[in-house]
Amino acid sequence: MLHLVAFLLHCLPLAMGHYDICKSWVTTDDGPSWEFYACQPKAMRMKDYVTVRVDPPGITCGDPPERFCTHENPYLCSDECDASTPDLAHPPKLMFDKEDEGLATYWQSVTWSRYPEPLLANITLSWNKSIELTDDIVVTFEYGRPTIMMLEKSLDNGRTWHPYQYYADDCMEAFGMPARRVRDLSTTSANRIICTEEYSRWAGSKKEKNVRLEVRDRFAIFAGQDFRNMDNLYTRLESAKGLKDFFTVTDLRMRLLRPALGGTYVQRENLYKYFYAVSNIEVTGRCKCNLHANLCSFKEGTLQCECEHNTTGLDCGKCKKNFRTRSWRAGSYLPLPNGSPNACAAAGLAFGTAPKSKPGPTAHSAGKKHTKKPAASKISKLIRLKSGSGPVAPVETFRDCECYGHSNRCSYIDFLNVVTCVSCKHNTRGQHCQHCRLGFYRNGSAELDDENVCIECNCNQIGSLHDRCNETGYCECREGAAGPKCDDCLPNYYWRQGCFPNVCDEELLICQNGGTCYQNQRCICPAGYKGVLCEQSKCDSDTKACNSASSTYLSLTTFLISALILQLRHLDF
Ligand SMILES: *[C@@H]1O[C@H](CO)[C@@H](O)[C@H](O)[C@H]1NC(C)=O
Ligand SMILES: *[C@@H]1O[C@H](CO)[C@@H](O)[C@H](O)[C@H]1NC(C)=O
Ligand SMILES: *[C@@H]1O[C@H](CO)[C@@H](O)[C@H](O)[C@H]1NC(C)=O
Ligand SMILES: *[C@@H]1O[C@H](CO)[C@@H](O)[C@H](O)[C@H]1NC(C)=O
Ligand SMILES: *[C@@H]1O[C@H](CO)[C@@H](O)[C@H](O)[C@H]1NC(C)=O
Ligand SMILES: [Ca+2]
Repeated sequence: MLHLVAFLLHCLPLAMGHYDICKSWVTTDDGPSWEFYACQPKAMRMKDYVTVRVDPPGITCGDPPERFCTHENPYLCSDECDASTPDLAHPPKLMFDKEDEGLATYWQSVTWSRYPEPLLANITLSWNKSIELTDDIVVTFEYGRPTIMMLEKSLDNGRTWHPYQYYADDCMEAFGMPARRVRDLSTTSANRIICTEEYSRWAGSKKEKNVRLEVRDRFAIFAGQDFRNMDNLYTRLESAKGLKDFFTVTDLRMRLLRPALGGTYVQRENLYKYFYAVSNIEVTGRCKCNLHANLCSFKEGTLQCECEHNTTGLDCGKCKKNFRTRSWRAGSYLPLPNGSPNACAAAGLAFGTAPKSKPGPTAHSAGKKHTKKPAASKISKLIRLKSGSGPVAPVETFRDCECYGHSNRCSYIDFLNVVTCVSCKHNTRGQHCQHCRLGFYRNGSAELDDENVCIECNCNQIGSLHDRCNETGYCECREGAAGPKCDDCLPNYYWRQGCFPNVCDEELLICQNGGTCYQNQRCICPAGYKGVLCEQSKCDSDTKACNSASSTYLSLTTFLISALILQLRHLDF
């Protein structure tokens, strides 16, 4: 087994010779100097660096001890799972251990004693690092493969999850999807999410144990079955949208949805033979270092790229301090065979000329209107011209395209003789993406090239005049509103879809004649009194009402009417 794995690792398509050095010391006619290349780490057995989590709690068998049997031997239920006895325990770590030849060690779930309630289990693998798959994911099941499961992946350390592949003995029934095979995908559908029936049908539990995510078959769509045309694969990985990301993950999750059934229906009288048992999860891949490193090391429990090309970060995803003259770019597999390093450059080195008009130190929110507007409209015209003319020409990349990493594209505006960034991301704007978009403000603790540099103002829609804010995130409030986001009221105002001046309170606007102040909105007057502060006796103005025996009825009516008027007043807003 180990030999096989070593052998596989050796002839993995993407592990071959290519892109394995980042720089070399070369001597030319002008003397010796460094030459730089796109580079990537070797493929590794990623199960050695993973952390695993099995859900729900209590799904692992053995606590309390439990008997089980197999589909082959359904009436001999003498096997036992006991978490407190090492020889009989089946903890999650046995999915990642090194096995002696012939002796499978495996994680095992509880049996399906709660049938017909589904037997569900999640196995979540996390690396805390983006990795690029270079070979099939192979999950080995002892005692039969699940009849329904799915594989999910995350690209952001488990914050969001996306389906990766669906598996069922009947895809239509389980997921409402037609069954597909990766071998039948084409160059345009190489990153399609499919449901496959190849790994879920009953074939005897000792015969077919593996469930795969077919990475090699997807590579073969471009490189050919014998992987002879690797150039084509590298070219496609660089140019086809979403293709590289398809093979990139930070986490994987197997959702086991229905166990092996032994090729028939569930037999209620013997539920001891239904469970999941996984002996191995092989994940082969390399650290994603954006083609800026050929080494990846395991430090403090986390994989980290050893970044070259003056880049830094877990994935070499940004330029080192003092090397931010140009915006960061990933290295590229192209042009073949050595690719482009796209190294970060220090100020004053390499790309001499700074743009003529330097970004001013002025506030982002004020004072720009007159000078910037004409330029901005010219820019958009230019872009429209470019994108309108036939096949969309990529906006050229200029050598002094300085966008603090918020864009990789610049445009040259002829008559202004200015190079300006195009499509600034991360809510930035400006010639160098150095300002925040309206409705955002500068994050004081983030550097200009940080993705989090602009924070949304988040002004309360009702309390504020508009959705812009000043440099410290303060919004401009309507009358009576207060607080950084204008979601509070000033003293002597009350909130009711906006701030309104108090009608009554405990200090100055006190309800008279025993009236009580209701939520600062109105006085509730005792019978016989009226007015905003119950200051008027009804007898003063309306003797009839005063003398009437049913004055309480009337005062109730007036109260309802005044409440109605109060409501109507608010509807004006
Ligand atoms: C498995 O994970 C999914 C999300 O990916 C979640 O919706 C589901 O409840 C989990 N199932 C169990 C048994 O924890
Ligand atoms: C993930 O990696 C980051 C960066 O190295 C580290 O700070 C963090 O502690 C790691 N988290 C876990 C859960 O290992
Ligand atoms: C990185 O910076 C150093 C100077 O600190 C320089 O010698 C080296 O050539 C740079 N590397 C690249 C790839 O630009
Ligand atoms: C400000 O930037 C820092 C550094 O990147 C980041 O940790 C923090 O979350 C940002 N603050 C907000 C409110 O986004
Ligand atoms: C932003 O507005 C708040 C409230 O008006 C004020 O206290 C703060 O000084 C302002 N900050 C700046 C940088 O103008
Ligand atoms: Ca094992």
